[in-house]
Amino acid sequence: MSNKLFPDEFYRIVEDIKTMKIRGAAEIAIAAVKDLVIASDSITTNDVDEYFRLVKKAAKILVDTRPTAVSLPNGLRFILNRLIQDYKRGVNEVSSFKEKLRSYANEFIESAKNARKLIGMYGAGRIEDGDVILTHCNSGTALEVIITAFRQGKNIKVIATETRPRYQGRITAEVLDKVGIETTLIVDSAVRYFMNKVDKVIVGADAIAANGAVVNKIGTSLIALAAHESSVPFMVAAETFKFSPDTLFGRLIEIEEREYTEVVPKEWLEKLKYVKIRNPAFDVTPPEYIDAIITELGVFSPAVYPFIIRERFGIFYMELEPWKD
Ligand code: RI2
Repeated sequence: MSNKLFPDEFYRIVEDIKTMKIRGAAEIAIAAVKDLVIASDSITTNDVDEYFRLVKKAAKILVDTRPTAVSLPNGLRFILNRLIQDYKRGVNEVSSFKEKLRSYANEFIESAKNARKLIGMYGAGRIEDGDVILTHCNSGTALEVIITAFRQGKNIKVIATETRPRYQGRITAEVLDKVGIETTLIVDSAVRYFMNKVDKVIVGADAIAANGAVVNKIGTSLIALAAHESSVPFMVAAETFKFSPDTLFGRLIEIEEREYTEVVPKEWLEKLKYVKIRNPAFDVTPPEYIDAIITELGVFSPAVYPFIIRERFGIFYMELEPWKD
């Protein structure tokens, strides 16, 4: 008999997040939240404590898929913290918790979709007719800004980095091509060569720290340096659920390091004796190099960003690891 606690579909989504079949910080948060619903709906016990134990277990499996994009744990926190409040208020039926979990999940997904639209609108305000915009990797949120500006009738062009080792820049180029935006795909190391042709840089984020530093796809900080050198505005488009509450308590954001086989073929490395490969998926761009963080609450400098978040969400009172027993 299988010792799996949840349906195969649950584990398939977990695997798809790990292997990056489902990727992008917002997308993995939405997928994880939907997967928590699958797990919750499959639980057959009528015992509330046992139900909570299993839901937390499912959340923990999801949290462990990818360590850096804080959107994923934040999506699960959004749901679990509300359920814990309901429990404290005296809700005591598994069926009620299942229903509530479903409705909190929908609330999170809806608010994520709305946030992206608002970011598109606010960000587009920063783009002018004739701008050449450089973007890195494939950020749905950064693309929302670019595409909204284009649909407002602004004649813009994009330079997209290919984004080694997984070439997410190609996805960006494909999306822009469909929309009809003239796009030039370049190798990552050509960024500085082209910077004098760029009016603005717009990237996404996987996590934003309490000091306003942005964690995004590896290479982002080098692009920020090159932009800074040429006085090109560097902007980050990110929903507020990419803020890392852990960083308020002194914890650092873990940088995911992925398999070396994403960089070189196994057979190539096996022939070499003294060579190793490192493959960090993200890097940290310090706040000094960031001109604006575009969120659904407005456009802020990295210096005020954490205050806005705290004022809006009262994040100090949030349980950081609600999936713990
Ligand atoms: P949206 C991606 O990470 C990229 O780093 C991208 O900039 C970021 O998530 C935000 O993406 P990965 O999943 O949420 O490719 O804006 O490692 O789509």
